[in-house]
Amino acid sequence: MRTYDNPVISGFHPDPSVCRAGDDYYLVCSSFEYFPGVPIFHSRDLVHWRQIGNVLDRPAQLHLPADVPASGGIYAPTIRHHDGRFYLITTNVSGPGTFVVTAEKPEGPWSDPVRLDLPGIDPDLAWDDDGSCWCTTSGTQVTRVDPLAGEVLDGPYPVWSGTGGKYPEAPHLFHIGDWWYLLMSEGGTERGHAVSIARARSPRGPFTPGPVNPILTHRGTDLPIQSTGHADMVSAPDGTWWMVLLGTRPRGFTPEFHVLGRETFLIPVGWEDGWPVAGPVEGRHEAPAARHPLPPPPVRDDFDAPVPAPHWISPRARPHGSWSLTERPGRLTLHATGPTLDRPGHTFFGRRQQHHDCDAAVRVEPGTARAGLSVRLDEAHHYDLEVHDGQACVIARIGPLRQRVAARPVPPGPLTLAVGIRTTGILPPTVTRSGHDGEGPYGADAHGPDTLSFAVEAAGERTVLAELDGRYLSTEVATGFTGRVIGMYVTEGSAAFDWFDYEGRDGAPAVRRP
Ligand code: 6LW
Repeated sequence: MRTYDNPVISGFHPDPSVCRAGDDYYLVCSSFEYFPGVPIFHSRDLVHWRQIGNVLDRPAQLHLPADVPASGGIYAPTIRHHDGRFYLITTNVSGPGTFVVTAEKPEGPWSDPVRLDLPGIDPDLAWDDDGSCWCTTSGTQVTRVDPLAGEVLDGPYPVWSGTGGKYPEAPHLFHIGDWWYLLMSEGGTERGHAVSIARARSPRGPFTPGPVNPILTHRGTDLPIQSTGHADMVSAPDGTWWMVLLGTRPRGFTPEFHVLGRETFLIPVGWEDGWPVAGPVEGRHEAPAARHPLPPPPVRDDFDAPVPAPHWISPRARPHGSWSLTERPGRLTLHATGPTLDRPGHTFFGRRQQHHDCDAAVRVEPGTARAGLSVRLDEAHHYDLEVHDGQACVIARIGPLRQRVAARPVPPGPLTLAVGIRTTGILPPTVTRSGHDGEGPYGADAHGPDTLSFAVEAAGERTVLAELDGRYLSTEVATGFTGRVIGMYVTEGSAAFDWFDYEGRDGAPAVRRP
């Protein structure tokens, strides 16, 4: 049996929405306060995905000023292919609200936004045979709209609020045969997350709930993948149906911590008596019929390309003049725009941490700048390895506290700054629930999901400066909808980065803290 491994898109890639055009699939995710926004992926088999761009890649499409809070900005998008054109609808909760962009080609360019004055979040688009377009939003409400003109034509009509779980959201409407199926999520995006289904003869209802709801939830289970919900569905050319959805992979001692944000998972969908059945979401499933593997992504970005690769993101904005790939060819030059990572408005180029165990490193020519490598969840939760004035130091910012935890002199000239992230070894649950002797999980060191080890390499010598507990860079501590991002920054002057390496090492032996 051919299999695939979940998640199919790891790291902070939540709220997946998927569509098919011929044999090609396209998938988009939420991006919150990061620019560019809405990463878009392509696949030929639903399993192997390559990022082909970002839907909102121009400031005219996405303006995220400094007062946009962490986890504000762009919420869940829906992507659809209709009448030869790609449609994407999403909500900027910190600005214009719900809007539509369209494109001839999924890699772009995508149009400027067309606003739709609708309540709620998580908008979906579906078309009737007569060309009517129905937008479904959280709640759940259905409205007839003209998505190209940005006109609300009819509604909103409340249709179905699920089975009673909190936050009925993530609706998607599917016209299959004579039925309109309403797939939605409820229970909140945390451990109680669930997916439910109802159907009607018309988009306006009345909707009848499925015989077994929720059709999918991992609440109250000890399955390693948790918080499963916010699902979308797509049919393959062979008639099979598939669901993409978000989930988390928490680790460590209770309440367990997830650090990669909400990730994208894939599961098969069966049909019983006209209703979809799905789940549970396992780490491994039988693969779809099509098979189109991709080469592994390169470890190194040596900044030789004229434009940044699409996985590079910056909190809120990437102002013109704050970065350059041409100023010193083969290097990414960053210019400070703000004095601290502790507040919005700084220069930062990062990528999502996509593996529990991974190594990242950067070669920097700091000159007189203050520059570094940071692992961040938001302005109040980040660990930084920083170089300035002949010193390398590690700074931990955790909530309202900021601490310089280590420092050492470094010679002038280029340096390598590195972070290694490893799962922390914890004692097995039988021991964790009974042991109180200061060893194991009740002791000081074994609670966290992982350990981040920061090292500097200069003149061929590598020194570990600090090893920090990863729980403080987890969603359970920081709160919010995003996940860890690892990146380069400059908060004073200008610095050139020669290359950036990122390598996943899942399955590496766990770190046992001393
Ligand atoms: C999103 C909502 C949700 O809009 O979380 O898990 C919100 N589901 O549907 C933010 O991602």
